[in-house]
Amino acid sequence: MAKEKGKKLVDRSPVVVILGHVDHGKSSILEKIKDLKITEKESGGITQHIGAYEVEHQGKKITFIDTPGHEAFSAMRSRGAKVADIAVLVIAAEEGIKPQTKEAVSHIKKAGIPMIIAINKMDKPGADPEKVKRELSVQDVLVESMGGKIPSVETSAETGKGIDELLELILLVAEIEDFKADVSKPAEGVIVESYLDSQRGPTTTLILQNGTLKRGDILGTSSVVGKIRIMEDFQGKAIEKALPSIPVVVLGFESAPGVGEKFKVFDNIETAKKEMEGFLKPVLEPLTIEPGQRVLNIILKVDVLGSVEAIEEVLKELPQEKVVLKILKAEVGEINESDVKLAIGSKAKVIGFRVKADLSAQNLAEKEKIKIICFEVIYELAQAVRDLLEKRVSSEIVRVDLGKIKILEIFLTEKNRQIIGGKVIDGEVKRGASLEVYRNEEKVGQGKIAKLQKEKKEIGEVSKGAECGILYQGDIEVEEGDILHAYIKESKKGEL
Ligand SMILES: Nc1nc2c(ncn2[C@@H]2O[C@H](COP(=O)(O)OP(=O)(O)OP(=O)(O)O)[C@@H](O)[C@H]2O)c(=O)[nH]1
Ligand SMILES: [Mg+2]
Repeated sequence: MAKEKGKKLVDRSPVVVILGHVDHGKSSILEKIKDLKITEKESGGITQHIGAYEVEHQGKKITFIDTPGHEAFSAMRSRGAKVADIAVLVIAAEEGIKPQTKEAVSHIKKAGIPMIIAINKMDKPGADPEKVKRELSVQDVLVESMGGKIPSVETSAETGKGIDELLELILLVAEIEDFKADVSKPAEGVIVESYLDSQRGPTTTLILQNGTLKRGDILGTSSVVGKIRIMEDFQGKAIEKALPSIPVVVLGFESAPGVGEKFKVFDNIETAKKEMEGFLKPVLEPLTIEPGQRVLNIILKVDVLGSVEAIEEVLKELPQEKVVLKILKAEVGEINESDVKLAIGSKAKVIGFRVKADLSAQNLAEKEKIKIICFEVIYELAQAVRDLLEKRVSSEIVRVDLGKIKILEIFLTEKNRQIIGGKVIDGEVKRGASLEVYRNEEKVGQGKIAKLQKEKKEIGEVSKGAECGILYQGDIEVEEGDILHAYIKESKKGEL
């Protein structure tokens, strides 16, 4: 949020984004701060959404935005940094700088907001805050004790060490920056979370940047409009009015807007629609598929829109030279009958992320043998899709050339079968192998090795240089001098 220089400026509380590598303790610090038990509600303690919370310290409010640390959620981290006034970069003291720590630093620098370093997990053996600071300096992040300007604090979400100090640092930075909002401006801000609630409909968390938001206001984003039917604070308490910096939950959008979209207030729905027209963009980019290329169709249903983007990002990493992954539809909501119908028509798999299939969808899927798989954790979803892609490849039947035989003698010729003597001139040949018959370097027919003999004994295979007897069956009579190319067909274990 930029500082405003208008007329009706009022103080507003800081919006603080928590960034850092996966598992370094972002959610735990927030939990400790507000005792929100955020971690408990998450699958496996992994944050997969942005969460927004408001806390009060020494009579002053702070809005926190939690972000996920897993590499797939880069877009969410970048957005978090853009919406926020201050970033807290959490680094586990025993692990130090990791890839997403570096990535977070670059988001923070791009957003141009002040940062505070929280060196967390100080209670753990092996905690080495000095090493963390040295590693930071390599990234051009100089903390105060290293002669720089960036404040840092040693914390433990386990014992509570440094948590108060962290809050004080945040308030101190906020005081220096002196964040203001212009409440005379029409209300505007950013969507930080958005999903389709099965009971309440499109449910959106937003943070107001300027103006005042009231129940009944008309809102428009680049993808959707709506009228605020219900407005709640982040704990679900109904409110009539919201001021800047405060996270609020809004019900009333016609469908769930995209996370990160900006919103504005309009006089009426028509103006909102008109002004926002043309901003509509499809969620998925159309894929060009080469003729003959294999395709895995999937239909994706997710809990919140932010998940679609994160899933697309992990799926993009899967190798797709051999099988192209095509997301036919990616939507927020439960898996329903129409998803299964689409799957039947397009031979697609239906994948749910933190949603379930409703009963009629389950019944239809069972009847039509459509696969529905649901996940709570994004990497498990990605692994399952990889397995599905691999299965597509492994069902591929490939021809394996074995060797060549030159026919030296015909011992017996009957209808459709001959007993011949030959010499393996290349590779090796096997009983049961298919044959192509070549005469004067031209393919003239095909058959197979029904039986194979070497020195008058039945044998499974014969190698180059050896002579053998063959019971040949085929669509053409072979002659002395013909070359038989032996091959087998096998289903190849796929590699993506
Ligand atoms: N000992 C110790 N463990 C901690 C501390 N902070 C977090 N943990 C543990 O570290 C693990 C990860 O913590 P989270 O708070 O979920 O980490 P996160 O950074 O939010 O992770 P993502 O949201 O997945 O990026 C959990 O098992 C926590 O209990 C700490 O200060 N000390
Ligand atoms: Mg977390």
